[in-house]
Amino acid sequence: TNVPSALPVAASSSSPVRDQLYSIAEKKRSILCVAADVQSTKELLGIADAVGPHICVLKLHADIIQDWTTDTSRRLRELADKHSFMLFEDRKFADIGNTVVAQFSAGVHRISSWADIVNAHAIPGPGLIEGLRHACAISGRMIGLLLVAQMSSKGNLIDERYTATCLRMAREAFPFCIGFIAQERLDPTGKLFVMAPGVQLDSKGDQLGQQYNSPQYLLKRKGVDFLIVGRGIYGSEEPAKAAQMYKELSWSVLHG
Ligand code: UP6
Repeated sequence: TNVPSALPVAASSSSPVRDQLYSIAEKKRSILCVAADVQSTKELLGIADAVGPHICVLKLHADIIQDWTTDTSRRLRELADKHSFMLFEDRKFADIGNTVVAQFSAGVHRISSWADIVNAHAIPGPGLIEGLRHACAISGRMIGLLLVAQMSSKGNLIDERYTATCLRMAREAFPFCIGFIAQERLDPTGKLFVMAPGVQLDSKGDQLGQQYNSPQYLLKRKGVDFLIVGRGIYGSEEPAKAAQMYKELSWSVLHG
């Protein structure tokens, strides 16, 4: 199938977060997001600095960092500015609006004070999105939301109807909501983009249900816009080299 890239429609977007992402992607020739799922500040900052030149987004799970402090987020932001990439907290919010407001802005992690992109499950309904949007406005920062519309894990409970509802909810929430975590293109116009996890060249999956596809399959056959690679990069001998390889391969699949 011939699925067009979302890059050409970047100019027609009216979301500053989306615009910034596409401008970084084009400048660095990278549609790569690295998932830095390590457990200490030192490792997290080390990975961020090493892969920084090759990525448009660094995705993290702040709640798996054992020694997280405000200094961790401050230094992460410095690296994001140094290398020009965006910070994506993969929190997958999934509660009522009132609770997600607190989870987003308070606690140890104070996500709304440093993240550029966050994500959420759609299952609680539009109140969750309203809550996040509200907390975002209070923070005074520009943050983009991705809805988890599909998952990469085996046996997940998401069906086509749920995914279609996510698409409707995301359209209504644009420009705060700028896209999806999913496994295929959902918005034919590409305005709402897709970041796809479950990407690795040397593995088909893990022991706990993760399923991997190749960059070629996801970009060419499924029409996704950005790739998320975790263990395939931070788990390799030389993360910087692996990131460069995934960056160049995925860019050439789209533009070569
Ligand atoms: N992730 C998935 N699948 C989803 C949604 N999110 O794997 O459907 C996240 C995981 C992890 C990363 O939480 O941070 O993407 C994938 O990492 P991996 O490449 O090491 O498997």
